[in-house]
Amino acid sequence: MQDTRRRVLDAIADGPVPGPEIADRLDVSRAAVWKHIEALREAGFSIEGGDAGYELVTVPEFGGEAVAFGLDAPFEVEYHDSIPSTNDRARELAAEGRENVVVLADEQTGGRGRLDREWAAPSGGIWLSILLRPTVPPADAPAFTLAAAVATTRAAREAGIDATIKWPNDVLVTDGDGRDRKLTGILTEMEGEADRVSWIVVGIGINANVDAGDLVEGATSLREENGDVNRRVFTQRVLEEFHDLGSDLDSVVPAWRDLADTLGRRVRVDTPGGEVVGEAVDVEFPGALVVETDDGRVRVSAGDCEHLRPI
Ligand code: BT5
Repeated sequence: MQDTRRRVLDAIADGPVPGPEIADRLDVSRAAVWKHIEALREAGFSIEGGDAGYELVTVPEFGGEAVAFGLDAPFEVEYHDSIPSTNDRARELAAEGRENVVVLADEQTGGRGRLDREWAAPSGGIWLSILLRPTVPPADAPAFTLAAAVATTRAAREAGIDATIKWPNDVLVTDGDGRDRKLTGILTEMEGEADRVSWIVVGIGINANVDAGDLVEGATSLREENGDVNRRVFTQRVLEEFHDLGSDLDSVVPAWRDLADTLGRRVRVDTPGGEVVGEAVDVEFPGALVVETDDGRVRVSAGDCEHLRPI
């Protein structure tokens, strides 16, 4: 959000303040204050304008200005009602040299999963991509994927949902029949040189206020599990947790272990180098899964993981 607009909102958050006083405080013209108030109303903020001045009454449930308002993380938010893919848009912004921007959408018409799989992203979800330029080597990038999974799982648990993580990037809820249902998927893309990441885009797709029937077989949503959430608050929690974890990468793996469902399970991992089957015993920084197989321990850094029934 534009800085002045954010300051206008802050000014009117705790009670009515006369327009001229806001103008004085922010060192802008009265006309500018009025313009920002009108723009905020258009973005869905309800602002009363009585004799005592302007007063913020309600904040919209979703949108760029809504998520940026009160967000305790240093991200700008670019919002779209509908867009092909927030990851594609974040990559465009990366090419323009931007950083610390979140692209957020209500609906995606060309959402992507890993390996160019399709990602269903109807209206009502939380589809977002975070563009960062961290000073880390490319090899550390997987830690940001784990951080996104931890951040989303924590937010889901705060919303009363018993979510867990399946290595590396799925947030799941186990249904009454013991079947894993996917609540969130994460797609991390990056560009870098040998020793330094140039940019990294972490795409997080959260099935929020959508019907499972509008997704794909095997998917679930926040609505399905525990009713609709306030998407503004949920998005803020994810971004704040993600920012905290991303600022202290050493904290990511321990946090991930606490929330993961994969450790201690028998797994089959489809990797670019073939299939690995065994017991998942640990995750090591920046995100490799350690599998105890009949032929000894194997470290897997990428692949599709399936939880198997115990033998
Ligand atoms: C993922 O891929 O799980 C990564 C998904 C990332 C989506 C976000 S949304 C914001 C940002 N912008 C984008 O364009 N993408 C990112 P993968 O592990 O490959 O899983 C893909 C598979 O999940 C598909 O093949 C389907 O089987 C299944 N799937 C598709 N849509 C789903 C949904 N909404 N919920 C649960 N599962 C889904």
